[in-house]
Amino acid sequence: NLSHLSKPHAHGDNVPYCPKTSPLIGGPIHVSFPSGLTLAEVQRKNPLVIRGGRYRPPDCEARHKTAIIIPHRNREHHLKFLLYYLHPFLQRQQLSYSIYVIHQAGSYTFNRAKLMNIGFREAMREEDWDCLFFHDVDLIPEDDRNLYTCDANPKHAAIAMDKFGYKLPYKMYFGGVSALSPLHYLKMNGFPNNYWGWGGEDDDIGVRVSLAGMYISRPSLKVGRYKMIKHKLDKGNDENPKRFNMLAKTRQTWKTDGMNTVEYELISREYLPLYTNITVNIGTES
Ligand code: UDH
Ligand code: NGS
Repeated sequence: NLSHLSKPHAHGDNVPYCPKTSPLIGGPIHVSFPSGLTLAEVQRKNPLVIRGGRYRPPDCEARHKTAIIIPHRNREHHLKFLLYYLHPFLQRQQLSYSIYVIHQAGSYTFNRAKLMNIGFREAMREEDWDCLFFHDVDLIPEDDRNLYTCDANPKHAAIAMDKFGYKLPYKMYFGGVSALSPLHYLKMNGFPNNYWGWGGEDDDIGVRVSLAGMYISRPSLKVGRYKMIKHKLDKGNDENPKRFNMLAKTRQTWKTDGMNTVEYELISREYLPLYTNITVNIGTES
């Protein structure tokens, strides 16, 4: 029986559960962007992270298993800073976790929401995660009490971003960082696959939450704080001119476009020291 091999450094039977509140959690985090930082340095600072960017607390059995899903292309510089902050942050929360980077191959228009659907499928294939965090690469959490666990309803975590003056930009905003359980995700048929380019897909996801009969849960403004790494609109991610028309039809489309229709070609799955890199060909707009 080789089943034990699929569980990285599994605990023995007698390990107690971690405390309900981690004693390692602090408060606000001071976020800066050190200029000479390298991935080797991030690796050195996180000796307990194993291949694929996985971790489990060494002395207790985690109460929560969270997968982090990061849609990505051409933002290696941001990814380095995110990993630098996220690994220690998740470890202080005593989570069992893994970080997945879903990399869109080629130079065709970017599709953030479709990459999230792919991340969901590829992460759940590996492990029975009880929570998935859908995480932009350029947002750094600024408070330890922002727990990377799921609530009874889909959670919008990035409610206080520096670029919006640490407030919600509008009531229905669901962008940046959100957290859903597999049940939440499947209940709303995941995310839309047809938003190519910038804008609107996060609003569509927010609408799906309520169409599926759920509510948006949020942390307090004091803890849901994020610093955004400044950047310009990327090449290959121009504003999507169709987004307003598409958003007007979410009620008609959510059941037939989503997790049940996502199609892609897996190009590679690499278990790198700090994350699992999943490269995919997601096709083009039809
Ligand atoms: N992303 C990439 N590569 C890209 C585009 C997007 O990795 O080329 C990912 C990345 O995780 C990013 C997320 O998709 O954090 C969201 O994309 P974004 O950062 O471009 O979106 P945001 O709204 O910033 O945060 C947009 C910059 C200004 C847009 C102004 C339009 N009016
Ligand atoms: C809304 C967009 C969202 C976007 C949000 C914040 O207008 O996708 O602005 O944008 N919705 C539509 O375009 C329909 S930001 O200030 O981060 O550039 O997330």
